[in-house]
Amino acid sequence: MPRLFISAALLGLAAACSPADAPTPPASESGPVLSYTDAFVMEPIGGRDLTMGGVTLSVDGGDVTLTSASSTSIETIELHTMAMVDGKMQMRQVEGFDIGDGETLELKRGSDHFMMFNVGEDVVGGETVDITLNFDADGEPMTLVIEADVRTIGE
Ligand SMILES: [Cu+2]
Repeated sequence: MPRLFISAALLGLAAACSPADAPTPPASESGPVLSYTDAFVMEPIGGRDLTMGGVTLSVDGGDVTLTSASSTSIETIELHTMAMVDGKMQMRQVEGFDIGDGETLELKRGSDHFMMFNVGEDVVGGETVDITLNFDADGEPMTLVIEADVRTIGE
């Protein structure tokens, strides 16, 4: 089930839709609403301190660009794409991922993903890690904190 994160401004908007005589917020306070499912981080293999992770992100009410990610448990998180180059899968760091209004972005193994370096020792299977995602929504910054399950190989 998708978990919804709604800004205070949008909570005000939701209240305006109820029958109660709540004040109507200015239209400028409405904006994209982000939701996510399937947030995960792979437990690093063999004592290494790098790994990858993913999440499925959806946006409703406007276009956004995922610009960066961070976590207190992981020193560096990069946004990576994966593509076949001369018959070999190659990863490449990108500046951001665009998500159009009503669209879904899937970050997962073998595809677009989070690349994680200097992963903390608390990133072990069965635990969860909070990751802060930063977005640009038509010039306005937006933040979404996701709770990622740490998976072990085979899961
Ligand atoms: Cu990568």
